[in-house]
Amino acid sequence: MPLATTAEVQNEFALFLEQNLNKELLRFTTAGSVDDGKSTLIGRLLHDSKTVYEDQLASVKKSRINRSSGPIDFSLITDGLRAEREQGITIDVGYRYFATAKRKFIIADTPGHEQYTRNMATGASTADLAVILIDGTKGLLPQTLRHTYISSLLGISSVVAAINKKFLHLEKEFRALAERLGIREVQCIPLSALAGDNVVERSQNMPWYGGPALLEYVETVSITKPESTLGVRFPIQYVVRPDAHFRGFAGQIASGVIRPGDVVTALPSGQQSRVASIVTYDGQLAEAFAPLSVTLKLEDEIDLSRGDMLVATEKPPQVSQRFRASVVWMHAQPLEIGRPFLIKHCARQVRGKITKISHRVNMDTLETETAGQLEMNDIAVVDFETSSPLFFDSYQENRITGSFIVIDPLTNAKKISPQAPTF
Ligand SMILES: Nc1nc2c(ncn2[C@@H]2O[C@H](COP(=O)(O)OP(=O)(O)OP(=O)(O)O)[C@@H](O)[C@H]2O)c(=O)[nH]1
Ligand SMILES: [Mg+2]
Repeated sequence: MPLATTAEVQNEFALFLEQNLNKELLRFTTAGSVDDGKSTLIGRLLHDSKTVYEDQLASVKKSRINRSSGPIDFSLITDGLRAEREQGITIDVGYRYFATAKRKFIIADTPGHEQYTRNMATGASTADLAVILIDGTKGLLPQTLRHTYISSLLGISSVVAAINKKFLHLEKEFRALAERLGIREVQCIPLSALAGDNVVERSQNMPWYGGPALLEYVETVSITKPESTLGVRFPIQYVVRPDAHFRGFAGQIASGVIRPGDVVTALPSGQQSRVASIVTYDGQLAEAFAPLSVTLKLEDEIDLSRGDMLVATEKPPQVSQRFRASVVWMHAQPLEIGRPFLIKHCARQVRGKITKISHRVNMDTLETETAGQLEMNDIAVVDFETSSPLFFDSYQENRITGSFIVIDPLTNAKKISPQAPTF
């Protein structure tokens, strides 16, 4: 066979890149209790779909650590840190990218250990779907409830309950939980992460299960989100001023469509202007929409700097110094009412404090209860007051403008706080 010319190779490569760029992206996270097989499942998924690099696989095969009963400990494919391998647990979120003919994926493999709940919440905060592992020999554990709750709190509307090791009849129980939390799409898949049953291929060992294997499901599940009705939200990250002739505002569009000529309002000043042009590295655009990063030039010289926001004049966000939000408390030091914090919302950072704990959610029962303070990993609804206003939407409407981080100014410890409706 004649060798391909350089031009042919380049063409083929360009075609390959183009096909990959146009493939739909699904971001999913693992969740569940410690040791129920999350990392093993992701390792198995990558291995059986032939998306692990050979050198990576060779290093896993060579590892003197192997807690599985087979020749390869698949959990080592995602558990890369020395402390993770030594202890046989996941600590940090491990991100893996892979693609099949149908879709491309970013997987966040998160820890099940309660101590690292914040890392699970980080992985879930950008995911479209959660694969919640359930150890069939143990059933639904408090951590299964906690992670399913956090997944729903962080706006994940689609979950797979992957029932591992031994299939108990847990489907009914899990569906009842998901329904209670308002999770729309639920698929229960009995599988074996260790042996690979129902991971990439449907297994002959479970003939009573007629549904899809995990890969088949994540390749085909619908991820179209309901059309957002929010107007433009453009948090200013940076003012670009290379010389006296150009003043542009750089940032990532959080929602809406921007076109030259559109009327926009700057917050907090309230001044109005029109978009003169949308500038990118590749030239000017006739329109731009979320999640593009662009630089906007305005028709007027108005007061606008980092942390401010350009918004649709017709459909502005809520503007307030007082709001109520759900909080995942992630610090060992309990939450104290009235202590000063920094609050980072989009590109804006303000001083703030908690004025009241409205209620805490009991993770065993999912009932609400009163609380005087919050301990690490508590999830609660809390009232905030800030030194200057924030411009926000509810988390259900927009994950970016509806979430913020609470930072301890002394230790720099951070907590995530999704959902910010006013009261
Ligand atoms: N029998 C059996 N054991 C399994 C299966 N899947 C995983 N295991 C074992 O369960 C143990 C824990 O697996 P991991 O994949 O590290 O569990 P994990 O959920 O990632 O744990 P954390 O990330 O620490 O929460 C390992 O010893 C695995 O070999 C399975 O399908 N069957
Ligand atoms: Mg793990």
